[in-house]
Amino acid sequence: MAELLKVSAKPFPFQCDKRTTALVVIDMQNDFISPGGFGELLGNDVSQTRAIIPKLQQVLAACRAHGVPVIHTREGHLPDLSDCPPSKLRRSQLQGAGIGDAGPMGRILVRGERGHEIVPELAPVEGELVIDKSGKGAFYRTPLHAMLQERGIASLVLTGVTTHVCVHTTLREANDRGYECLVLEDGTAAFDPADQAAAIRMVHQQGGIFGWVAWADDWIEALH
Ligand code: TIU
Repeated sequence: MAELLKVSAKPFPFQCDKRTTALVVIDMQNDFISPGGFGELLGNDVSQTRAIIPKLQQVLAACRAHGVPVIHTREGHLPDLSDCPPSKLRRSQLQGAGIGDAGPMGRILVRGERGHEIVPELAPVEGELVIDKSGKGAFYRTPLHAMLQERGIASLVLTGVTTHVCVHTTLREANDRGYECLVLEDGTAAFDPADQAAAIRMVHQQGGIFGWVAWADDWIEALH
């Protein structure tokens, strides 16, 4: 029996079956959230990305309480950087935040380092999937699609950072693979509010070209 949820959203209410919906929490790791991480070394202010932690704690608690599967992602590279495209490496070096270089949080954007860890407030609990990705999208060179298919997941609630970079890339990858996507406006953040506003608008314009946008509280309310 389907358990239909209806969420107040833009451009019109989002509907999904609770049993075939998963929450995706994208890259809430020190590298994008904490001072001394990759994001700050690139010249960004991390106060905007940090600010969504409390709302995401509420979203996580609600999803866990209502049996909605949670998937966390992290962006980072193998210690030998063999999965880092030379173009990405070069650009990071030009910005003075070379991937693999020593930084305040360990080697920049490398798996196993402090910068790569999910912030403790949003740490995964037992049974939750953690997808390590080398790209911006969570589907590129990861088992995510196969894992979702195996579990019969058809709809994704997308949260995390940054909205215009890794959330959007994942959203677009998910669209092309046939998933219905809901982006939580206050469950996502960019370093610059102008990028946040543009990225959110791009989701729901043209009648929901990539999907829907809702406030976290409206998603939580629909779960109850
Ligand atoms: N720089 C930036 O805005 N984001 C990234 O590099 N990765 C993610 O968005 N996770």
